[in-house]
Amino acid sequence: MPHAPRGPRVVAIIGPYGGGKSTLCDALVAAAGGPARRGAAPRGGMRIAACNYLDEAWSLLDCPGSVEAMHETSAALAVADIAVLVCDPDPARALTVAPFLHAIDQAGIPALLFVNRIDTFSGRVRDTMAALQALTARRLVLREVPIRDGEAITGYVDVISERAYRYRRGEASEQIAVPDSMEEREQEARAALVEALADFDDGLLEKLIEDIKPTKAEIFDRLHAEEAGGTISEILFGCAERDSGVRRLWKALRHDAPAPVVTAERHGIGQGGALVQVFRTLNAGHGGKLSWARIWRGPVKDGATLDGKRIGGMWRAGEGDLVKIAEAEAGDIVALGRLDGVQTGTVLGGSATALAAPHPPVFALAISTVDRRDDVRLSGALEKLLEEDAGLALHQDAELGETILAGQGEMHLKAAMDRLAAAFGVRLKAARPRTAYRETIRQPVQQAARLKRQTGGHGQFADVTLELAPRPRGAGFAFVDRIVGGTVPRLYIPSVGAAAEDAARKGAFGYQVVDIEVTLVDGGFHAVDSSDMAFRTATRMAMQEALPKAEPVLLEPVHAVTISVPNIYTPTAQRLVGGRRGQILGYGERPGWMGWDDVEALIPHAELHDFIAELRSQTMGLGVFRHRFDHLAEAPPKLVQEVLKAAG
Ligand SMILES: Nc1nc2c(ncn2[C@@H]2O[C@H](COP(=O)(O)OP(=O)(O)OP(=O)(O)O)[C@@H](O)[C@H]2O)c(=O)[nH]1
Ligand SMILES: [Mg+2]
Repeated sequence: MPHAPRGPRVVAIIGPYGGGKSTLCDALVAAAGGPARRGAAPRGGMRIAACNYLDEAWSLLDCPGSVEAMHETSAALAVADIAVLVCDPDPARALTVAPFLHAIDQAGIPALLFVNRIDTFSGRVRDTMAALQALTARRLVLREVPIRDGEAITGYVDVISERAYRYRRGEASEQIAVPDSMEEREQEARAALVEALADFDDGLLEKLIEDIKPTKAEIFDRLHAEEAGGTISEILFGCAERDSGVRRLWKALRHDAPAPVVTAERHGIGQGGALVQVFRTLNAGHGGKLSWARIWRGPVKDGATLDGKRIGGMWRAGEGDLVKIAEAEAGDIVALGRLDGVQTGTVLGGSATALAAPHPPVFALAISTVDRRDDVRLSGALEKLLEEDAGLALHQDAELGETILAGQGEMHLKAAMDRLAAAFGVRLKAARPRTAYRETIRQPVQQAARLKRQTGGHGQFADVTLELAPRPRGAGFAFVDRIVGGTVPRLYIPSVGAAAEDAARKGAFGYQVVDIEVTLVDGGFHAVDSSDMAFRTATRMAMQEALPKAEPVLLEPVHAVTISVPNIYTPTAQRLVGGRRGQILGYGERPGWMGWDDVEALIPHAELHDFIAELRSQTMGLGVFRHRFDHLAEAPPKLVQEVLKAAG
């Protein structure tokens, strides 16, 4: 079938950690006549490769597979025309694909599933498909059936064209006659494919009922239409390392990847002037910044100004290094220079679908510079780092005086700190963030305090009697004035209230005192020596004496936590909650995720620091959680001991 010129197309290569995405990307580039870069794939961020296959331009976005870098996959899906989801053939590992199936479903992007490592597999591809199907609403269909020689898969029969091929290493597969033994299996797979299509097409369904065999062209067209709409994805298989199935994948991509203008339409982008979307940002240490963008509408020229931002240099991914270009067209993936203040996800020249928000951070560290002299450069360097990596978050904890860097996991933060050192020369040390404990009192007390100072001429005098009483949890601080007969002049009473509240910032354990009522019941004054200052001081004295006598209690913040796991791990998640002084509130289906549960629980903040590591280690790396402050609860005696000991 001849192809009309469609413009440069973009493939997001996504899938779980170590599945062979980079190997497949290299194999695709090599099959297109580019340089073979086997084994040299850098670990970490997204890699952008470009090549021409049969005179058409392609960009390949090779995404990292780590669960801690999921936001990079989302960014790639937001700008790609089609996704290739690289899966492991072992049905027992299908679950690891779940987050990626969810991501393509959310993005509504056409996708092909490439079952890689077929060389290591002796099971049935049908079973792999069934395991994957349980995780997505998208209908999965087998496009090929494997030809086996003993255990090894040596080729395939294409279910639509009904042609058979034998793999040849480093070359296109060779067409062979369909082996007799394969016919029945191939017919079965073809029938299953047609049945799946008939679910979306009444005409096809009628034919099926009347036992009329649809033509190849009909099947092709239906499949193409459903794939373009993201309702059906076909499953191909191969071995990226031995080049098997790679040209077959190219053929499917050529056929199925929509033209950039079609993808732009899917994102609601109509006609108009230049429009680009930044999906990846990289800062070189010496101020050079590259914003990788998809051009939704072109042409775009170097030096042009879009939404007030001037493009200072334009490059395309080349063989090895970047290639400087002066102009790019719609569909291209380019690196744009010097777009100061432009964040990852920014759309210049119009509007487009926003990048999916990353999962809220699940791991945090309190950071500080190793060398205090780096402090001045820290905030600028952090700003650049956050610009590059949407999965990071930064905040200043004024109360505890800590700078908190949060992200998607321990490895993610370690990589971020390494990058800060390597690219910006700022070395950091990190510690576990402190917990913002609070305290309250259990016992009402009455306390009088008198300030009387005679220093030379003008003295100081104030006398107060305060009553401290506990309030219900969450009620906060309250000040009550019960002065009768002017024993404390009106004028000074607000100062007593303010000083009492101020003194409550540091209680018997050294933390802020909450949920108390302070009542001014009595006092005394001196016509000359009393002052605002004097009443403040007397109030502070009374508070400091009263608080330790009022049976102080340490309160710890408890967070409402939603833990999301594949439902076979729901009991595991519940057990982990129990192990962290938590309380299960309930569980139910995770909205929008087939086969996943949300477990709702209350867990003390102090127990959440390394929770993600344990959760992942027990759930094939898949479990995640989100949390927010819920309430304060009395800390158990053992924790009180620890906190007091740590405070010295
Ligand atoms: N047996 C076999 N090994 C493969 C195949 N494809 C890739 N590998 C190997 O699997 C390992 C991981 O491959 P990568 O291509 O780096 O995997 P990846 O998906 O890019 O990994 P991340 O980017 O870290 O998520 C490498 O040692 C590859 O050589 C395959 O088809 N069969
Ligand atoms: Mg890789």
